[in-house]
Amino acid sequence: MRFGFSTAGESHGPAEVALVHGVPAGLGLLAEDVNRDLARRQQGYGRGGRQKIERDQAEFLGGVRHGYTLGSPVAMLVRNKDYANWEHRMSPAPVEDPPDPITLPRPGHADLAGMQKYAFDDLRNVLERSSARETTARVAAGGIARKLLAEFGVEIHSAVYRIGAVAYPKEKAAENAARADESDVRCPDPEVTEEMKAEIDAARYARDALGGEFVVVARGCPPGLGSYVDWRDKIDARLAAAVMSINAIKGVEVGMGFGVAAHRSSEVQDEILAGNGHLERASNRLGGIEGGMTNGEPVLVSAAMKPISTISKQLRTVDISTGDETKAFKERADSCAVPAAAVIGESMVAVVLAEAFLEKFGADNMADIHAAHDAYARRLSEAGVAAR
Ligand code: EPS
Repeated sequence: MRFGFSTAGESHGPAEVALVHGVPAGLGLLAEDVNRDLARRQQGYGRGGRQKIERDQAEFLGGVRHGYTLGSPVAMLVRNKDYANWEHRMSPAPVEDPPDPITLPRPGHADLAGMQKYAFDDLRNVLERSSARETTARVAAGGIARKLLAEFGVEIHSAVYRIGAVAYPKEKAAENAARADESDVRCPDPEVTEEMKAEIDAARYARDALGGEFVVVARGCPPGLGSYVDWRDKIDARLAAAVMSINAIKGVEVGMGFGVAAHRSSEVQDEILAGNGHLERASNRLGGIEGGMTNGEPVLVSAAMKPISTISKQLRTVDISTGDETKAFKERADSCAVPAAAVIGESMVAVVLAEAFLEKFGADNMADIHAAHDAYARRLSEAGVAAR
């Protein structure tokens, strides 16, 4: 089966679950490989009270033995500690005195369309699953993809280059993304970090929330992941879909992205130069992807996140139980989750690249994949067309 994953779990239910299929046999995998990213996802200035409750840790339930994958699906469980406070409201079994339904949909959230689509009169049935808590399971799955890619020298980082009105150059953010973990907002510049934090404080003080932009950088990808042959195989299309699927993302760009439209061709393409025993590029404006395939340059995918829709400055809505105009309900929430979204972006990029990697080099066991990868590198090198 192709590499990929499904998730299950409600935000205040017992646990988040990831089922990762298509993982080759023989990949070294420990809980800490996954837990490192789970902890990074929980960080970021502007998070609400929930992250003080949770200490996300993955438990392997299947697919791993004595530290190595078996080729069978890898099942992971991350418990929601907050469930202890929600047992009655979120009990899988029927309860005698059910809680009052929530009937005031938040503009911008899945509440209204979700209730219309699934015939609910209690919005909690929608918001529990549409909550970004689900991204815990995505990051657990991404941890396996990263571990696989790391064996072949692929490293993935991310950086935030905008929070509200405070911006930092995207190119510099991409270049210095490996240092972003040092910043509370994942911006590699200490001064801009402080400005971004002040921007978040100001929004929170105004009972509002902020969005922003982040870039994910994948270095070390071999050329030829994805394909130009069929639209479904194009790696940029697959990356865009995966990153767009992250909660609250409203735009995805590759390389210069929308910026390409304002320039002449000679200002957009990346010229090919003869390096020493390999080919080099004069620039990386197209974000490491040409014709739906990686070209060996760093893959650069960036995204814009809208401000969180759960805000205490309540917006107008209609009470679906009465039809009367009123104000949307408010719950404890984050005031900015862009730094967390960047880590989730890394995970989604890792999953797509791992899937394409295994399409190219086989997927049964690590020894065969290494052999195919080495043979490809050798062929490119002998033909004088290896990437840097
Ligand atoms: C979320 C609301 C908040 C966030 C949550 C996403 O949770 P709660 O309603 O429990 O305060 O903290 O994100 C997470 C729990 C997480 O782990 O990322 C929402 O409505 O989307």
